[in-house]
Amino acid sequence: MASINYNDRIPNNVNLSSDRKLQRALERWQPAFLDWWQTVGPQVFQNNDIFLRTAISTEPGGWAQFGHVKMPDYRWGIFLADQEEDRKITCGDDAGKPVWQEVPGEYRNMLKRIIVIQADTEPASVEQQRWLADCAPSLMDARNLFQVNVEEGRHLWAMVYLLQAYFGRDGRDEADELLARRSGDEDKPRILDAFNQPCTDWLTFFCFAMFTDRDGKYQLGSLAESAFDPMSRTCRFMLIEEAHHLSVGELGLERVMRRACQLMQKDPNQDARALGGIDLPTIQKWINHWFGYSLDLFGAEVSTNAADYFAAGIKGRWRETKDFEDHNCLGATRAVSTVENGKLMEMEYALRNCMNEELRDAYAKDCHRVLSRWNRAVKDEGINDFEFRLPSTRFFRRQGQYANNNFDLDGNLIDQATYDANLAKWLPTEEDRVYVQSLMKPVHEQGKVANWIAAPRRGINGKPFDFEYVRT
Ligand code: BYC
Ligand code: FE
Ligand code: FE
Repeated sequence: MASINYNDRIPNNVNLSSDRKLQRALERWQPAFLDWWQTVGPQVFQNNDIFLRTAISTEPGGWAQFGHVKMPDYRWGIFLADQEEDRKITCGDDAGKPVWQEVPGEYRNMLKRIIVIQADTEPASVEQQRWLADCAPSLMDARNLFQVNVEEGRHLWAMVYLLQAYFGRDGRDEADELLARRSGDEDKPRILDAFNQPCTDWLTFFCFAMFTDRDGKYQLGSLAESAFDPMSRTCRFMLIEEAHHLSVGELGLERVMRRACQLMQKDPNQDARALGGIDLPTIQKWINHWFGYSLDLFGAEVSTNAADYFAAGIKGRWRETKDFEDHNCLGATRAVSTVENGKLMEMEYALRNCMNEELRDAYAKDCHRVLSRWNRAVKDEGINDFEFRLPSTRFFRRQGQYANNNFDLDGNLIDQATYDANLAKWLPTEEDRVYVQSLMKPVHEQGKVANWIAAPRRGINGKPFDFEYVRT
């Protein structure tokens, strides 16, 4: 079951050849996908050999194989984690009952909406990043970017499989729409905000992989708890791939930080910019921006949608099965800071309505863990008077109940004038962006790295940094 059939035109472990109608539908979608990839996928090194991993089994150990491949020849396929015997619904009104192998009529629209939103983010991110390799700080970084891109492409396949296999004609139409929307397009934008933002510099890319892909980790984790078993199995496998995306972001940012520290110590005024680096306060501003944008992706703090998903068993909390005892939550409440009559106060809400907030909390905690690692790296480089910090989850929000007010980095309610007066200190200014963009010059020579970022400490799959990750 776990091994993947690579003889089919679409590699899969779902026995696709036994369902002719589905196979034909997916084979019709495949050329459209490839056409999309060529048009708005990676535009640099498009037909070069890249050292990439490809999924060859869904076993946790040894699931991937590394080798040089041209991206358009990547074997995108449909891989679900193995079916668990007797799996039970993990949360909501029907917790403990058997999971669904088909879509129940009453939940069809809900499920379709979630799958479409999840699916939409995958191609969106590839579109956002399509020119980045043009200014890659090293060939290994370009390779990491492409690895993320091909896997986001595969995540699109994962969701399109669900749409085409379980949602009939509607599902096929949605699959076509997924290739028609475009990140940042005025008429046909991608669904969620963060996926319409430009990504033209690597500081943004690393922040995106660190913070926005991490929303992916938490959303997929909550969908892995789903009563709709095929979705749960799909998400469980996607999570294995996701770990690499997060490490690209985390380690990428750490390298920019280390380099800044090194340059500070070489400059008489401790000014990393004077020596062509990205100074620590500028990195902090990018973090503030992308943490905020990514927090928005969890939806409103108090949400009837979220309550409905949880009640239906469609979305659970992070590690719902493992970390919680009460999987029903009816009657339970939790406090959420809310602005009432111009004051910020704690208000109690039904816990089921706060499931977005529960997931956001788990996410923020994970981000804090990484922050501590970065701060250790900064100290390790000999800088003792700077610490990175994460802003309050109320800062710089454009979705949810904090979107209509202004908050400072600590989450205090402030007036517009105070906010405006501090903006340039808290978030990237036009000048910061111009500066960071000015550093984005390609380093496409094997074993070389741009001046503004430290070389990675480790290569990929045991290879050294100066390995031929991209054959130029
Ligand atoms: N931007 O009741 P609410 C990934 C809309 S990332 C724009 O709070 P709910 C990846 C919302 O749609 C993971 N609109 O909604 C990462 C709703 O609109 P309608 C992606 C937003 O449903 C990197 C209205 O506001 N997966 O995989 O409780 C690279 C009211 O909102 C936004 C998922 O998100 C926003 N940020 O929560 C590649 C999982 N936020 O319908 C890949 C599936 C909210 O009233 N999605 N709105 O017009 C969901 O579970 C939920 O739909 C959401 C929103 C968490 C997104
Ligand atoms: Fe993804
Ligand atoms: Fe990802």
